[in-house]
Amino acid sequence: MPKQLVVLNNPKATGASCGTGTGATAAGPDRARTPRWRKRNLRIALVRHHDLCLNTRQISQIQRRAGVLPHLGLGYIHTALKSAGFHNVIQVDTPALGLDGEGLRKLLADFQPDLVGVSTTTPGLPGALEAAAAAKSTGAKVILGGPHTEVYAAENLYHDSIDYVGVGEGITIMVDLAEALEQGEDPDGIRGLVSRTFDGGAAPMVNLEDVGWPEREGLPMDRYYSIMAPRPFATMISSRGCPFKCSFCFKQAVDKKSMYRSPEDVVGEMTLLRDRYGTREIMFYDDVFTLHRGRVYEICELIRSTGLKVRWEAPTRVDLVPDKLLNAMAGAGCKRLRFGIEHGDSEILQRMNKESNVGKIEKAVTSAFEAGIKGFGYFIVGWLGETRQQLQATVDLACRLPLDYASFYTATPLPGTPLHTECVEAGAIPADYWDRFVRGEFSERLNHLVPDAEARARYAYRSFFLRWQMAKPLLGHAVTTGQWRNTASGVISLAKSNNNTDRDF
Ligand code: B12
Ligand code: SF4
Repeated sequence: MPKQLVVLNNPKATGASCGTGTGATAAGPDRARTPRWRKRNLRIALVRHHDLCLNTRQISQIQRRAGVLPHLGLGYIHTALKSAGFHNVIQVDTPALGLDGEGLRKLLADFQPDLVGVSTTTPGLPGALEAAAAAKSTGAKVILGGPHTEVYAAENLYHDSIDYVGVGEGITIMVDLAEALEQGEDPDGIRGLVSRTFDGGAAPMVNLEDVGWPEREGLPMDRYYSIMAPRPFATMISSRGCPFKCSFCFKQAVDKKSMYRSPEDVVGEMTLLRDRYGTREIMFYDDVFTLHRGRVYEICELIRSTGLKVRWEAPTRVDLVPDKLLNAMAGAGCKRLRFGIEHGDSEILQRMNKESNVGKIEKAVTSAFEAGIKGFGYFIVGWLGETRQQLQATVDLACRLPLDYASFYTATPLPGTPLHTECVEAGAIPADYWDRFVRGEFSERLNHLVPDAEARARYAYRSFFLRWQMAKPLLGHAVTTGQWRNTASGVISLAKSNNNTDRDF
């Protein structure tokens, strides 16, 4: 049961600016802010501990080899805290450091934090709870944040190890919370902060350009890798938000607006990555990189005019890549586009509300290939009511497109999405599964929408990767990335994976 905190005498004043220089505002008490130049002593740890991911949409053969990617959200929070004068801050990325729960506990016990911020997705919550318990054992205050809390907020306070939940922009919430704790004030009243005695709603989105670039110093940069990229590699985000409404996607459940960084700011960070870390490839985490076409042209032009030599890749939709744009991106170092293709059956594409069709998909991926940009296809298998023929349509489409990589996720109804509502209404999943999951009852995975979804995913992977046509791209890929062992073991493990089920759909 949640602990009840004593309600302090909280003035609940409104609208005080936090004065952090991050563009942040707090709806919190009208605090006398410490001047920015004064060093603050609060010790803060920002943690990502996501190994225990239940309900992943990826089959294990692939999940294990996909790579370890830097967490940008915590990097941005770190930068904002530094700008606000908090310098005793560490980021702890346990998948990169190779730490288990006990390793994390020891690291935190050594650091003796006053405040620990733990980031989580919904499927990653088991790992986050383990991190919160490790943090609590050191006596620190613990706050949970990340995409998960945008749907489930107060419910997380069921766990004694969590003192606060941050909803929305952690950049502002963490600075406000750190300032309140530093000054011995009651944090209740901070916008976006939820405690056992206060609900501060959601902290609104800020333009990342106003925050500065994500802090990477102290991170084990040499430990990060993606199976698709040569090392050293890094990640960036140049825009946030998406106006589309794909029914499985969590973004449309929470996104209220878009945010774009200027081309100068984006290319500036790319240059820093190349110069400081020797980065050879940058992976963009945007929702849809080419949403604002004019801005992408400007980014490409700036890359070319500054002579920046770095490979990059980005996610997009098939309806947002005209030929001219593809040529501009190819000329500016874009090596791969990750397309949200999702399915090969037009009825399922419609039910996904994808606003695309097979013709548009073929045109976009082929045009990219002709422009010299490789294609990565995201597909979803095991959709509610998916027939064997519909699955085969996806596999056939994936195999005839000029893609050099593909991922086949199993359909997973994340909370807050239209897919979730549809599945509950169809009786395919229990209505209260995620509520129980958040309370810690996660001994079993959420039902797949078709019982043999994992076998379907394996079938799709095997059909796609175990083809002679893939020998050349995979070999070329291993040469460019140097990831011979990872690539070979992925293929071998797929080849060995149980094929009997392929006929059982
Ligand atoms: C990159 C990415 C990944 C990378 C993760 C790399 C990494 N280390 O972060 C990879 C490919 C590994 C990945 C995997 C998965 N992902 Co993912 N991923 C993304 C993506 C595209 C970008 C994340 C990002 O960097 N955003 C930019 C930064 C600035 O924002 P942010 O991280 O959200 O942080 C801000 C706030 O969330 C908040 N915040 C974050 N942490 C904290 C902590 C505290 C204490 C506080 C107060 C606030 C706070 O403040 C930050 C800035 O103000 C998002 C979609 C998106 N555009 O956000 C999906 C997304 C986060 N992923 C999602 C999912 C479902 C998954 C998987 C489950 C998919 C799968 N394979 O099965 C796994 C789960 C991984 C796990 N173990 O948890 C969902 C999460 C939905 C949900 N309900 O939680 C998203 C939103 C995609 C979607 N549209 O549905 N993912
Ligand atoms: S899947 Fe991509 S295009 Fe669709 S809503 Fe999500 S971010 Fe937007």
